[in-house]
Amino acid sequence: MFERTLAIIKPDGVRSLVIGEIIRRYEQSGLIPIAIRLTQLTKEQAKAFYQVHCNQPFFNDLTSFMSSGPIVVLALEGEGAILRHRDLMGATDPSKAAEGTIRKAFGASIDFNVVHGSDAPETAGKEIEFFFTDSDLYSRTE
Ligand code: IDP
Ligand code: MG
Repeated sequence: MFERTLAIIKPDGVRSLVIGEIIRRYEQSGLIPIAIRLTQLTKEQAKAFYQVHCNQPFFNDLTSFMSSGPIVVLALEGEGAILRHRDLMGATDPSKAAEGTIRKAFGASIDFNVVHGSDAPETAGKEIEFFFTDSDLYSRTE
């Protein structure tokens, strides 16, 4: 299925200068960027974005980290984009992520795991809308 997904290069990825390397991996695996922005979330915005995790013990640390510096947000498009992007990212805990994945290559720990990716079509739609309006999205199929 042709899909869209939201990717975020988290503050640790931006700080360690691997934006280009990560976007190269997206492009080489057929996940085509249709919108890109460098931005910084406020703590309130990070809490809204990660609302689903609001009862988790890591919620405060996660939202502080996500608002601690600039991030790069991308909408990616491609065949099976949501799962393919999750495969490319690797497991949430970098120490458990497969060889060759982004989190294995650049993630320091489960708290600092470099990238975010949508996990299902409904969340992908909502997460893309969180950052982009329709006119920001430059689909190749339109
Ligand atoms: P995902 O990013 O692989 O989809 P989620 O379970 O949706 O993982 O969790 C969102 C983010 O919250 C993770 O990327 C990670 O940064 C953080 N997180 C998840 N589980 C833990 C944990 O057990 N301890 C600390 N941080 C966690
Ligand atoms: Mg998730």
